[in-house]
Amino acid sequence: MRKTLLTTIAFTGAAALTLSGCSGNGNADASGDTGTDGGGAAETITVGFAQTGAESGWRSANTESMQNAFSEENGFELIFNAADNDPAAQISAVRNFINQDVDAIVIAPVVEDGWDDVLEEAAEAEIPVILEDRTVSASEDLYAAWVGLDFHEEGVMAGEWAAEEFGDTPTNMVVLEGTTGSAPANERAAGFDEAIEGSAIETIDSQTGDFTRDGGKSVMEGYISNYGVEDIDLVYAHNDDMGLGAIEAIEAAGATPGEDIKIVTIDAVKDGMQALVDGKINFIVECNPMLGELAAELVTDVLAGEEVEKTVYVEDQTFTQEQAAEVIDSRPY
Ligand code: GZL
Repeated sequence: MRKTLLTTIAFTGAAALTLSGCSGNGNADASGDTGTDGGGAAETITVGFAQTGAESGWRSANTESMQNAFSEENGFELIFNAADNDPAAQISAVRNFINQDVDAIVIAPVVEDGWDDVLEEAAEAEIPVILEDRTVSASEDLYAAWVGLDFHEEGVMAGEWAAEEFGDTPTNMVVLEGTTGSAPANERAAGFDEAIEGSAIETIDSQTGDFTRDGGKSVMEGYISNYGVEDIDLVYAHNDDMGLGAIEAIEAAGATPGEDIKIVTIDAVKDGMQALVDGKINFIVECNPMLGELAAELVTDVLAGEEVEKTVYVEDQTFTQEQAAEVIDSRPY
């Protein structure tokens, strides 16, 4: 699979996008007319965007990035649906976009599986699909492109920190998994486990907190009740929000997060970075949510009939407590 690694994406306002004229579902009609208004100005591109929901700070930043990029002034009409983390509702939203004959569909798929049928229906309707953020297990022939982050590498970077931090010291770890069946949960687990292989870190429990703060808190409360704070050395949370929930549970149990129990998370959203600066989280791997401009460029290029990379990765970075203190005031999310 061809892929492009973008090392940086500007945190500027929405880039001026060159828009192609589109009518109906974005394809030129037999006469070659692409639906411009005769004056050469491009017509609005109608995009259906199926978002996972509003489960985390990361998701809010991602939604804002997408809405800013697919704005009216950039030549788009955005039909937005948030599926409340419900895979069936999200597939139904995509079916509705097909019935509305939008020009293009963008999806941040809640889970990897179950997408083949509706993506086939979009292909039959000649409506291009762009994936942003998470991936699907369906054939890559069923979507035009995907833009997002390397979740497996994020897991590796988190695991490498843990292996370095704990060395050969016998360490009891509990894991707060992301949404069951989602690409980030699957890949971040696999990458982390690869990185800690051969270390003395033992996973004593691993359950999903569904990427939410409440979910992370309630699962961590269960771990504390089952194992006691004394027998938990490390929390690996697949995102900051679950790590922040774990902090609440650890403090309620009278222990000190970041000291009695160390915490490593992924995302680097504002609240997570603040907890890192405050010493309650020990290490964060960034997962950049600002994917809107890249997704909008992919939509316009695909509708213009241009060849696009099938896979566009945005590079991540990592933060220690000291590094977070240096950058927290200048970060856009
Ligand atoms: C990762 C994204 C995940 C974030 C969570 O790209 O899909 O979903 O890590 C979010 O915070 O809920």
